[in-house]
Amino acid sequence: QQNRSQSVAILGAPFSKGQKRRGVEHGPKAIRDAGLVERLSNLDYAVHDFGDLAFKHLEKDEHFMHVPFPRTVGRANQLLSGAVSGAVGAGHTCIMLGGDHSLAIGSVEGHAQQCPDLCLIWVDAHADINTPLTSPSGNLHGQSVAFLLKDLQNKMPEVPGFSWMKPFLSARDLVYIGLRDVDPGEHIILKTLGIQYFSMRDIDRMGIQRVMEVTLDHLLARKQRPIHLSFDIDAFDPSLAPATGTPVNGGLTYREGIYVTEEIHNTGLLSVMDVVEVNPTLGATPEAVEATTSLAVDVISSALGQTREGAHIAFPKIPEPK
Ligand code: 4U7
Ligand code: MN
Ligand code: MN
Ligand code: MN
Repeated sequence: QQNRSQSVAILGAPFSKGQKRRGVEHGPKAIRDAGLVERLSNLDYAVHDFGDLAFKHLEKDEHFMHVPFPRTVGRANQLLSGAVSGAVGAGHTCIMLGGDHSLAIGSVEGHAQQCPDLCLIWVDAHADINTPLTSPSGNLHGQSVAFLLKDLQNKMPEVPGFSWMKPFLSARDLVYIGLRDVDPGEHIILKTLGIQYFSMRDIDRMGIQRVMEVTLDHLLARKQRPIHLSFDIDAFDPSLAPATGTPVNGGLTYREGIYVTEEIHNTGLLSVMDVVEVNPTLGATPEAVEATTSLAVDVISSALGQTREGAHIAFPKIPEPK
């Protein structure tokens, strides 16, 4: 398969106000320190590291209902949206390093400005589709998808900080993989909108190979279009990705996670990937943190074409002794 683009943009988004635990803002640095740029360069990409966005802390930002930091989160996403739009517009495949998962609002929105026909694959233990009226926690990282969906427009209150955007995504352009902690309000939304999702139970039943076949068929059979992959590291089992804010037992194995990204790479349609919720302050030991960050690097590399069977980029033919 051809790469859609031979240049990769890395965008750091050190932001944590979409939830209440600090530390996830150190995700971008931790993932870079785990060797991301070198790994991507070895895959033969021109890597453009755009550095980290500078998010403003807003002094006056009262709760909206029980939702904390609405304007701060809205503003951060507006800034991120512009950056993602710019990177995609410049022809890069874009890797957005979070930060918490509320950042997907701006990332997908910015991507959609350049690619209005994009589809979204959301790999996560959680559905992140609460509205402020269903959210048990109030946290915006559990509500990102609700801001994106046209189908939920009349169920969403006007949240301060988000007047810069309108929902644009159709429920049929979204597939979830890895769900195992879905709130009651989220479940009724998934069922009512008929959203395609594969819970961990579905993966147990069908196998990851069939899950990816149905996922890609659902999104791409009618037409080929750009893929936005939003990858929450907590989709992986906590034994593999312990350094994250809301771990849930019974997650993806290493091989299942890598298979997902390999299949997405093989479409040749990956356009933007978010890697979020890596919180290097939450590992019990330095080893636990290192496991999580190097897993993040593995999953990004695999989405960009690293294969387990090897590749012969540096060897057009077997070298002979002179
Ligand atoms: B993440 C939760 F209630 N559903 O809304 C919520 F269980 O980006 C968790 O997937 C959300 O890590 C997790 O707060 C958000 C909760
Ligand atoms: Mn999650
Ligand atoms: Mn998430
Ligand atoms: Mn989480």
